[in-house]
Amino acid sequence: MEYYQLNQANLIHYLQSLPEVQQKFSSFDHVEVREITDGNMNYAFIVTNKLDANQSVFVKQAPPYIKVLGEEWPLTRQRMVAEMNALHYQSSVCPEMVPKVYYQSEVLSVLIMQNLSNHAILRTELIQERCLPRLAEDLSTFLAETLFYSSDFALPSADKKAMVSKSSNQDMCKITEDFVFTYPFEHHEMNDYNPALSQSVIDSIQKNPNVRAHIAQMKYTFMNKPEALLHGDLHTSSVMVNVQQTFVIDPEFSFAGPMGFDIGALIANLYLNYFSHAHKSSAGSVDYSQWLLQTIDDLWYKFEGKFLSLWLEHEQSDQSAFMGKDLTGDSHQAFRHAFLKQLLSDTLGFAACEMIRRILGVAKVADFMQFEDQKLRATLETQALKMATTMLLNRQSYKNFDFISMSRF
Ligand code: SR1
Ligand code: MG
Repeated sequence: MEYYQLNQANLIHYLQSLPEVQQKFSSFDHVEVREITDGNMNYAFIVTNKLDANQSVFVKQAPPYIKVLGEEWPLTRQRMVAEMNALHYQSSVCPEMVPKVYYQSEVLSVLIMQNLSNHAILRTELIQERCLPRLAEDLSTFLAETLFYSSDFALPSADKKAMVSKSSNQDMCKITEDFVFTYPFEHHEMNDYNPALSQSVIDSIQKNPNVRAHIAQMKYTFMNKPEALLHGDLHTSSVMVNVQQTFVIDPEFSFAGPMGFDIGALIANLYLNYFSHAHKSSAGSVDYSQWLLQTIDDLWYKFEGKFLSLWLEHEQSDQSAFMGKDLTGDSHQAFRHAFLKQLLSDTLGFAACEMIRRILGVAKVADFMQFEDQKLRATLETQALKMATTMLLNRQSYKNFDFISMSRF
């Protein structure tokens, strides 16, 4: 079979031919297809039996090009293989937070999955100021478990190296290298600036050798630190939520990279959302902004605690794990402390890159784009850019996320 594009007209016929999908539907006579394509990369559909809403699947197809940029930006099918590999791994360590896969096809670059019909995209919920009491708890669990269990602290050396080679995802890594770490910082034709954003603010990043050097350090770290199997694009539209449950979706950028890249992406998008509320004066928005800051704080704090517990448990079960025997009793602790300090620094550096690229680069976020008033948007963008730059330049000196609550940007 050759690749062809699925659409409203041919999708039901395709699904009917798959035994794994036939099992999900008592009949296809009243099946409805809804295209929900959004985002930059893929086509997406929800298929539901109108007579029984529980009979429903989510279908995702990755075209052989970057959907948002068009066919002149070709991509191989490797990204769907990377996504399948990542979903398989993530559901092995954190099954309650990863949607179930019913069927996959490499030829058509298709995944047919659990339809999370009772969940909404996290970014949309945050824009609507919905409080999500489980968010920090669940996302810190996902990060700690997926990052720890694919690291050298959990895997035998040969297995870790096999994981790194198996998870190569070079097309998608190149997109990140270009669209996250390069174009937004060099006044590239792909960039998309708010016309109301002052040139001096843009220049304070693009024409600042110190900032450029720090961004280049983060890009180098991204390309040369295969610490764990990452989600690879963990922004707030890659998370689906309701008040009881959190799911992480869409790991098509997955590869073996620096742990701080996943944590930083999430935190950056929470901060961007924070700036979209913090200027409002209503009591509800003030409370919501505070909740967001507290959530970011909790996310790091809980992640650190859970990652350390997994590490300690592992060391107790295997006294010579990673470092070898601890002859003084303090060496493991000294290394754990140094490792987490560096991880916080990487997290802050990557969060800064993500915040800046969402403002100067082509891939925008609805948190800011919802504002039709370009001047207001520019004010918020300027605040976020200042905070990101401060965070980037001082990332080695922070011990936690308190600095943002203390500062005014
Ligand atoms: C050209 S668009 C690129 C971005 O879209 C994806 O969602 C990733 O975030 C990527 O950086
Ligand atoms: Mg995506």
